[in-house]
Amino acid sequence: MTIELVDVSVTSPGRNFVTLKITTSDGVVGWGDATLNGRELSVASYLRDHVASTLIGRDEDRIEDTWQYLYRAPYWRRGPVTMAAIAAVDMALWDIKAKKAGMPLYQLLGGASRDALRVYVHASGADYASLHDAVTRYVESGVTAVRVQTGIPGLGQIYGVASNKPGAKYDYEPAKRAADGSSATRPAEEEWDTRKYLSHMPGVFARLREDFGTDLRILHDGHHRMSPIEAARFAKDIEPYDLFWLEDCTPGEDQSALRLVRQHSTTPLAIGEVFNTVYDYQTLITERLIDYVRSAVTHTGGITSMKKLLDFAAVYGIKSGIHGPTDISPVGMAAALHLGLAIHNFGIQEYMPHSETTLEVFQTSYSYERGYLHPGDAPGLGVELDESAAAAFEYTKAYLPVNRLTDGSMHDW
Ligand code: CS2
Ligand code: MG
Repeated sequence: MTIELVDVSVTSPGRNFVTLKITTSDGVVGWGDATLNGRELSVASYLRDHVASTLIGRDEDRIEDTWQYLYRAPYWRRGPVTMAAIAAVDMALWDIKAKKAGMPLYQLLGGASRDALRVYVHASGADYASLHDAVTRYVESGVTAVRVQTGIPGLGQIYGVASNKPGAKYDYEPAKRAADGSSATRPAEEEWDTRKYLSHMPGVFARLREDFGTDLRILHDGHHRMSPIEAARFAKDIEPYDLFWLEDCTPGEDQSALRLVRQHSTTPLAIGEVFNTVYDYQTLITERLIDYVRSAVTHTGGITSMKKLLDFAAVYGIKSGIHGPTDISPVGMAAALHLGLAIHNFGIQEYMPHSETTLEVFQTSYSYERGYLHPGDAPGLGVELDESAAAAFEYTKAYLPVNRLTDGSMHDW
């Protein structure tokens, strides 16, 4: 049997998603997530204009060879667009292989190493009172780990703080369309002041520990904004509050910067959602500068390369913390769950529930119950795209915000 059809769906049920569909000569369909938030059309074009024709006629079972072919064929290496495109092909081929075998994908990856995947959810609030309410709601629902993000006095809308508008039912969605819901033409601009942040946040964690005790696992996302020495100071200041992890404490391109943070603190560190190959982690892993690998399967070349990355991390005692916001589609989430169920060095799984609108288009088999997810036992990834439903949601361009410091200079968002 061979690959016969390769189609790319760009749809916007609540937010934008890019999904690859591969159909074999005997009609088996595999799905892959190719969503790159804010640059969706670049990946859709990479797949449609440069990859699709090269797949036709290939043996769909030769997953490793296809991965190596797609990684080497363009000559130009790595990058978020290339690796998201390769990821989508890889996920679809694993979906097909598991469907043909009549088993859920995790069985092909070595079977279950645990009963289910512990998740962390996003609790946020513009002020402490609303953050406290959000954490209380989650704790009462059985959640054991929460990521906390909160407003900073003196600053406006900042990363990670969900709208407090009445009826705002879902977590924070950073990519913004135009105010009238049409395609945006440029990013929104947010304001940032690291000193205000460094002064405010330790007190928030202190209050959370007073209010919720020591058992609750607390995570926090620094979202790339601190300099290495600021990150070192912050990680040291929050050490008494025993975070599960401090994420993206400083921009990760300079992997050696984490040495400075490690010298000053034992606060566990997570990094990598903007990384796309194992080479982005090589120093971080071999020098044990991080404790959790944050990449999404969708952004790191797929299941084939993500499994290799996590096996490499396991040698150094580093665990998974796979990226799972709503801008990873249900197909990409399912890939994370199958992988997370099978590997030994699973850490925790990020979980932002997709909206009902999104789930009208993606039929999922994974399930959530009181702080844990399971991929389900449907053959393959267990997610199918309803193409007619998807066609009703036209792509609408949305940009992630940019950040400026109070003096107007550009900063990391
Ligand atoms: C965040 C993401 O989930 C996280 O840890 O960093 O929500 C990130 O801001 C978005 O994925 C960007 O599209
Ligand atoms: Mg993050």
